[in-house]
Amino acid sequence: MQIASSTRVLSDQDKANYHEFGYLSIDSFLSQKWLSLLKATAQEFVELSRTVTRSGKVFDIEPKHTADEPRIRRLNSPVDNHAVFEEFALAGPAAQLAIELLGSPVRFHHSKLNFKWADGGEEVKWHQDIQFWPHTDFTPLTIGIYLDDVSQDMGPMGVFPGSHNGPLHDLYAPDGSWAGAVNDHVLETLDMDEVKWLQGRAGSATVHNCCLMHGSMPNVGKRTRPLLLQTYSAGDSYPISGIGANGVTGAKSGTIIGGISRQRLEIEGRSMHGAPDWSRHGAPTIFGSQQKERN
Ligand SMILES: O=C(O)CCC(=O)C(=O)O
Repeated sequence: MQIASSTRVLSDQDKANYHEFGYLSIDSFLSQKWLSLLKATAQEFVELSRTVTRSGKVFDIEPKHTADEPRIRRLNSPVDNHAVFEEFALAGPAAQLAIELLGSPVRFHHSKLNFKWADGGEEVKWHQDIQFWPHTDFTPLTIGIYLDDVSQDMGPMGVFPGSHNGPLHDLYAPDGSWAGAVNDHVLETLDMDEVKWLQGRAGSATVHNCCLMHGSMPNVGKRTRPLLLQTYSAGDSYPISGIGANGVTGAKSGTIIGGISRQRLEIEGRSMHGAPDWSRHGAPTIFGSQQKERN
């Protein structure tokens, strides 16, 4: 898929900061046009959610959600649910930003819209992302877009600068079940004064590396905090199957943006030219390939 334009939004210093600290906070990232379009599209889903009584493929809703007073936790996979979100993530400003940071092409992984509703929208406990969807390298990053102004009481993204270069923590609970968050004994070692809270105006962007420790507090404010998130890796980085959410991240997962896949990868310092991607249409047998029936 081609990207829409190539307007530069990051300076070399921004890129250096991303690599050093593992995150960025970019004020006024979106044009008014994109912001209005994304807000209106998100609002369409708020209206649609009034017909929903339980969490499912499209919505994750709070137990208190009703038709009269919607309380959505998350719109799952926006790119699979609306053409505006698809264009934004696969060809628009988010794709462009990913390419600026990762080089072309990039590989799209997944998207989500975390609403964090007013008056108590839930916290996201401290975690790193890569354990949820391991890849063949640590290039994956997530771009977040605030669709409304976000102040400290609304539960902005919080990050530990530089933690992407630290340990990859165990996100299982002591009883062996998946917790999706670090344990208390890790929390006790963290200095909360180091956290940078990424408040921002509507249309500002956050970027965080897949190994960065991050989380957010409950929204105790009076306005909902919609954060549209989309994840990409470098084109030569591949999600590892058989672990975590890889394989269930949506129909557009794996889309290559800004070029074509080279099918090159490096594992344990050894590089190779891998076979074509047969995951969507089925693999030929070695006989068929060697007899040049198809590839
Ligand atoms: O919505 C947030 O505040 C954080 C989102 C996040 O960390 C995640 O979905 O992995």
